[in-house]
Amino acid sequence: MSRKSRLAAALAALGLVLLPAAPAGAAAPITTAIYTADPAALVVGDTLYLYTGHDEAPAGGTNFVMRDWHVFSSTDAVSFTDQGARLSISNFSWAGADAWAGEVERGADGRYYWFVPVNGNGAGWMDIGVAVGNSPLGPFTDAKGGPLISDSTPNSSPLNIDPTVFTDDDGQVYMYWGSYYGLRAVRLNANMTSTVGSVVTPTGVTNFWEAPWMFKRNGVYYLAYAANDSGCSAPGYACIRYATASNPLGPWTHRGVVLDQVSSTTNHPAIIEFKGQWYMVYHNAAAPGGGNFRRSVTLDKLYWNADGTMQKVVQTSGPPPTGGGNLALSATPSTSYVSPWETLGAIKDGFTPANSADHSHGAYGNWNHQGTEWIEYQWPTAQTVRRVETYWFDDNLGIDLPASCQVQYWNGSAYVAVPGQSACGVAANTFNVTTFTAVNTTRLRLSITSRSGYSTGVLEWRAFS
Ligand code: FUB
Repeated sequence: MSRKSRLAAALAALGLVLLPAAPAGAAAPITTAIYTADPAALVVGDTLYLYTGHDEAPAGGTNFVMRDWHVFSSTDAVSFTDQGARLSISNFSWAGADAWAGEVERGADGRYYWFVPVNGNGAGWMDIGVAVGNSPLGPFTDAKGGPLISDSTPNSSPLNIDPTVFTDDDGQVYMYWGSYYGLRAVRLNANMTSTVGSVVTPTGVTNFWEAPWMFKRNGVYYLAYAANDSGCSAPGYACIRYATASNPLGPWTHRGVVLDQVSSTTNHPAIIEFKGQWYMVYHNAAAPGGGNFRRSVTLDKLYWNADGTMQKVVQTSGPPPTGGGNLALSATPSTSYVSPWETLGAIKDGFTPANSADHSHGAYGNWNHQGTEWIEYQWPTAQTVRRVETYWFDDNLGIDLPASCQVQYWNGSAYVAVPGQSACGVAANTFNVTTFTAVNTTRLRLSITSRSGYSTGVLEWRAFS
């Protein structure tokens, strides 16, 4: 047995898994052994801890299956060790399901408090509970014996999930949480298990949806959060916006988008400085077999502007574009016709389908139209495009592979075929690559002609320069 195998065997005996380092410059998921989601980050000494949810939905599942939370540790923010499930629904005698997005904060007593949303079995749906442990790895036990926040808390959120807890330099502790556009905040006692004063509704947090993450840098308070407005994400998806304030309870001023839509519908930030480098920790659906309910935590470097605003994070984890970035991600899609129950935005979410029937990330489809329809990308400024990749949708019902297709562009006065295009492929279960002489255009169109008796659909349409 090699030294590496012996080490792996010894760690396995301890319930630990040694994970391979990500390739330099690329952020692989922190693990592909399990699906993880909803990261929270904490630095203790020279170690970065990530506290994550654990997606256990089966392939093709359409709901969250989440029963416990894992802790991952790293000393280089590249290679992470899964320290196992350190907290579970069963730690809360009053809860029964839905181990959703939590966060760990060190208390004034030096112990570690893990705030988590759970289905509390009582009135309403989600509550926020808190567990405590003597070290960042626990062991953790229920610190309160009941919910800290529930639907019966005056002025609680429409969905009491996604707590973020922040301790200011003066020792005051604040908790923000919420979903369904209902952000809430409250002060916590130093004991971390009870609230002080009333729950407030912070102002200025533009387009808040869920998943807040609070931190402070250079005397400025930052609140990053998931938003799902059409200004930043396709229908059903989310981006990460952020706001700043000079007071921990606001008012907040919206500053923009720091992370674009990812390949999963949900999006969840944790922003932290570790060994002099800032990181955006988030999740997506990029791991093999991944999806909206089989997500994977990953991280990318985050950079600051001199004025204290954050640069948009460059996502380096996801379906590898075959050279150059996928221009579809920054395009606005349109079409001659989409069936009301389908999702045009799905064609540009960066997902890699498992096969042509895999509409787990949504699909464009034009049932029950037949003949020629089109989909189009439009950009605010002209792009140089020389290749597209098309993954056709075939639902084995009314939507079938097309008879033919053609790539066209707007030449300033009309839509014309892109020059010198290679075959516009109509194969199933793969990206059909069409190359052509580069065009500089604000509008690129895919004209699709159906087979007789069928409509057509597209799972993903990529464009590259
Ligand atoms: O993982 C379950 C829920 O989905 C989280 O609480 C939200 O933030 C979203 O990621």
